[in-house]
Amino acid sequence: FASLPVVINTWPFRNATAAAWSVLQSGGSVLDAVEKGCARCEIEQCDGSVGYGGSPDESGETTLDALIMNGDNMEVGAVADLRRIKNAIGVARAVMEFTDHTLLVGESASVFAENMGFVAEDLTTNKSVNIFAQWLKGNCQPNYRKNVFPDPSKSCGPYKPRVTLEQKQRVWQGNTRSHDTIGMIALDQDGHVAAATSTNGLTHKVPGRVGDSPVVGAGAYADSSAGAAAATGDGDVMMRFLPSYLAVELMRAGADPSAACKTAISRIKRHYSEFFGAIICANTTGHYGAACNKAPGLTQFKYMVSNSESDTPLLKS
Ligand code: SD4
Repeated sequence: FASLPVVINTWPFRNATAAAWSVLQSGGSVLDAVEKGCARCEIEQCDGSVGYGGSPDESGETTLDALIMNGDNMEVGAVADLRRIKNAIGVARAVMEFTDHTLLVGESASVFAENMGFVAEDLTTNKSVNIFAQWLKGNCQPNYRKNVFPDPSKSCGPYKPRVTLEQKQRVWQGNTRSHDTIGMIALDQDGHVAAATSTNGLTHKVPGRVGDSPVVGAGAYADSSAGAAAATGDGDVMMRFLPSYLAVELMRAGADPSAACKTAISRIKRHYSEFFGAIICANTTGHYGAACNKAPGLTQFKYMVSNSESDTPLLKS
């Protein structure tokens, strides 16, 4: 049963859903809803994979990726490899509102954020220091580099790609647990549609690595004439297929949301049968669906829904 407005997000991040829903209930826009919802996860460090203090890269630093999209006018703001600023989704929103650009990256994105008044802080926490220290201690295992480097004592980086395709495929099977980005979509009764993502990416990534989350059509997509979608999972693989864009376009062509999500996942599966990933989507009537690639590390994908039938977020799988 479909109803509007609706807020949907990846993973059981209930407080994020509730935060977004309360924005809509108090008359806020779908853009405000998805921004506040993702920001809630940044504050709560949802699952360690959103916000500061998680997923240290191979130098020990936490960096953030985020995107926000307005499906009414197709405006997008995004940041990638953002350093020192906790509120990545806020910076993404500032890129959208205050510049003509779509995506700012790295140190320059951080300087932009500081100029916009965002507070610069260390994103490191005891937890991320620990994750990093454990990794170094164990010769950086378990980590994909174990498969990349024949000599595990050299497996902490800096990254030197000496890897066969076969080794590369093993990489992702061993690395399925460190992905839990928030991707959120919101649609209201007046036909407004928005989408957003926020993540700290992949643990022990090569510095500079950017995943799918801040890439339009990969991490999320919104078009008020068709619907919205958001993806989560192995961004390095998923971004090659623009699954969020694909799901929205399939809904535009008449596919129901579950089928659209399924097809977006199957498209990736053709090449990466064991990839870790999932997608949520909804069309303009408020019908929604989700799909995941059932593979080792993900047998069931959980996501949250709030709509007028239940204003407490519902856990779906
Ligand atoms: C990434 N897609 O950076 C993100 C991580 C993620 O669920 O989605 N986790 O690859």
